[in-house]
Amino acid sequence: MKVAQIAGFLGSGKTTALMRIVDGLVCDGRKVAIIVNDVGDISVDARYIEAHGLKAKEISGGCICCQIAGSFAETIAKLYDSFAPDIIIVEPSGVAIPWGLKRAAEYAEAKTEVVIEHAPVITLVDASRIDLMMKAVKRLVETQIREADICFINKVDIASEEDIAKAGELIREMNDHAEIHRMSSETGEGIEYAVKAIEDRISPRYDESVEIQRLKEQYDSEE
Ligand SMILES: Nc1nc2c(ncn2[C@@H]2O[C@H](COP(=O)(O)OP(=O)(O)O)[C@@H](O)[C@H]2O)c(=O)[nH]1
Ligand SMILES: [Mg+2]
Repeated sequence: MKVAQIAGFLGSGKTTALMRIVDGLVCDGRKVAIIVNDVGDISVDARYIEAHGLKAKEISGGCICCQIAGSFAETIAKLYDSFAPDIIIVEPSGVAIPWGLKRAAEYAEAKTEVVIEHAPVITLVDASRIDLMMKAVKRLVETQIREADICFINKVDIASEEDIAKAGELIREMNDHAEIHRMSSETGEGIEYAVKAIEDRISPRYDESVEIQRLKEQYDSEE
């Protein structure tokens, strides 16, 4: 079973993009479940989702990549046993760390027979607030960008070309390997690309040695 995460800071457009991506996955015939770990005000509408034959679970009370990783794993295991989706798409809270979420998802393997695969880690970067992001929450946004396989510069429908270019440069400085694309849930740009990436591609499993190396590089660069 594949787990796909859409990372990004609060307000970067995760819920909006997630709903459009889910539509695309369902159109392609995939059985999808959604897990939201949200602290924001706009949450997915569980009734809307279930009316479309999907399953949605909301988890609150802490971050699913660390504080409540156990209940996240439990939720994945239960979804697998009761619904057996092809893909679980996860909206982490804006403070989650992608590698931590992978590790937490893999805990589900200890709770049931499931084998977890990861879709590419998608991180949304809000081009319309890029200056604010880099001032106020740089460290957090940086972690989400550094650990992404695919970064989408989001809300390109309302951002200036200058800010879009700036977002692209910042992403490249923080992550030299991620793909960088444009996205707008308003116009639909980038959505199909995200759908196909989730369907067709796999991201590595959690690997402690990689995480230790990343932390080391981070601390060395801060000295
Ligand atoms: N113009 C524009 N607004 C967007 C786009 N995606 C999201 N938004 C708006 O940005 C705000 C935050 O979006 P939301 O999906 O709740 O972000 P989340 O906190 O990351 O889940 C909402 O008011 C959305 O309507 C987009 O592609 N273009
Ligand atoms: Mg949200």
